[in-house]
Amino acid sequence: MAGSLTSGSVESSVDLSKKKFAIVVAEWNSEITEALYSGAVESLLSHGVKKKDIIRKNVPGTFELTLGALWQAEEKNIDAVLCLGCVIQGETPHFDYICQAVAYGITEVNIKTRKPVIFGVLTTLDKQQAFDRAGGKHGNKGEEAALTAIKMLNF
Ligand code: DLZ
Repeated sequence: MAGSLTSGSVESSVDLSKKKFAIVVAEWNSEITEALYSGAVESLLSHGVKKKDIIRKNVPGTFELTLGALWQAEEKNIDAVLCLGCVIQGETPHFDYICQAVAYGITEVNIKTRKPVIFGVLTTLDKQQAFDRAGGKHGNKGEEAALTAIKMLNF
């Protein structure tokens, strides 16, 4: 069952108007990842983050999120990084390799940079499942990523 972080707003004792976020967006399945991006930005803005403090970077596919996230997290003025991607299962094992690599990669970036680097990656069996989680009946994983980052900044 979904937890309390999936939508809405969270309390922040940290002044979010002073925090800077990078959002790294995979271009594969862009109709999905753009919806994730919109959800993330709307959520950050509604929590008091300034528009100028949301930096967007694109990468070709979900596999490249790891390096994109590392480059952003290494920037001194970035407080948290959101990684947004969508991997849809195909007929080859590609899906498993990409999902495993990015999950491991993003974990490594968290540990290496000691900053919140959020896994906002949809891993679905088909496109409908992805749409359902990108502003559809199961919410928006981009918004969830934003809320997760805010929670971590309040750790
Ligand atoms: C190659 C590939 C495939 C088959 N599927 C997806 C996908 O569903 N979602 C996604 O974000 N990227 C996919 N890619 C591209 C890889 O992430 C990566 O960009 C390439 O393998 C080049 O490193």
